[in-house]
Amino acid sequence: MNLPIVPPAPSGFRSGFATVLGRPNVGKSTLVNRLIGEKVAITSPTAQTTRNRLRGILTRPEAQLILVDTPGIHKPHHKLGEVLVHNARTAFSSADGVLLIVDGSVPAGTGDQFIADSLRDIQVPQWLVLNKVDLRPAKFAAEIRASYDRLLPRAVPLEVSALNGSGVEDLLTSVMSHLPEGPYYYPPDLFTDQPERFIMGELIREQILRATREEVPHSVAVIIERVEEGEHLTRVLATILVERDTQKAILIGKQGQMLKHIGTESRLAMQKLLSGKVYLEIFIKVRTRWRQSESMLRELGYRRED
Ligand SMILES: Nc1nc2c(ncn2[C@@H]2O[C@H](COP(=O)(O)OP(=O)(O)OP(=O)(O)O)[C@@H](O)[C@H]2O)c(=O)[nH]1
Ligand SMILES: [Mg+2]
Repeated sequence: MNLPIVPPAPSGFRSGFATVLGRPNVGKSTLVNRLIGEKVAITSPTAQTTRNRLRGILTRPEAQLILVDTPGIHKPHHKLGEVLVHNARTAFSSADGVLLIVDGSVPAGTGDQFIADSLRDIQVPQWLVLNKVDLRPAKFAAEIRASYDRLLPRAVPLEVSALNGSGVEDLLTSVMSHLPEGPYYYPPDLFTDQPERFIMGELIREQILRATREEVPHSVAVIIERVEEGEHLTRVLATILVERDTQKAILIGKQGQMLKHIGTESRLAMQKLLSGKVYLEIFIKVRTRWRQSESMLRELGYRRED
């Protein structure tokens, strides 16, 4: 007999989807990881780290919350950016709640206002999350807080630090208590909907984002070409795409040092993911202007979603 993967929900069980929105780099993915308690999304100091809608799933005895992390909303400069922003801006249409994340260490900006305006007419519960308050100078706290006062009038305002965890449990309790009654959408032990292959590619991209500067992080895509699972070892073959020869040279580094570093760190992260040994081989290819090519974007999984 096959046991059901998704158990029937007990009476009074709450469940639903909450979309996490905001400008690039405000800490959306760090917050999602903190709320879920697992690494759902890669994070980095470079803006536009997240390129896909990613679901993080948290199941407690009384509720199941699915947080939808999204790419940061910005003024796009190429087709990739257009797809990312489209996918973020349409991610809340069927959500049960919306969390607008802002950088609470600095006053509100026009980018925050632009996103808030698009949320004004939606009817689901909203939270205005002032993140990074650990970085906020105490003497400007009142002034910074006041700058967000009128941003999203119907939202519950909360202050958190996704980095050190302060305020995060209060936010979670508040969001969970607003969920409607509903079923388990996912098995209770699952924390993400992403396939392992996708996560492997993201782990490599994360190391590139952390090790490189300026245009390199934005010009990179990672393809996992092959995964061969052996008894004692998983072999992974990956390709890194860049747009220019100069970027390829940076990624290889002096005497291959950069590629070696990226390879080692990515392999260690993959071993943690798979709880086993990994042999990782990485190639770098130049594909001029891939971020402007509809067909390349589709191939890489950066498609418009509704
Ligand atoms: N000091 C501090 N840093 C934070 C906090 N939350 C996130 N960060 C840092 O801010 C940077 C951006 O974090 P991400 O979580 O990648 O930001 P994001 O909003 O998901 O960015 P995109 O995916 O590019 O839109 C990283 O360097 C994080 O470590 C916080 O509460 N305090
Ligand atoms: Mg992110």
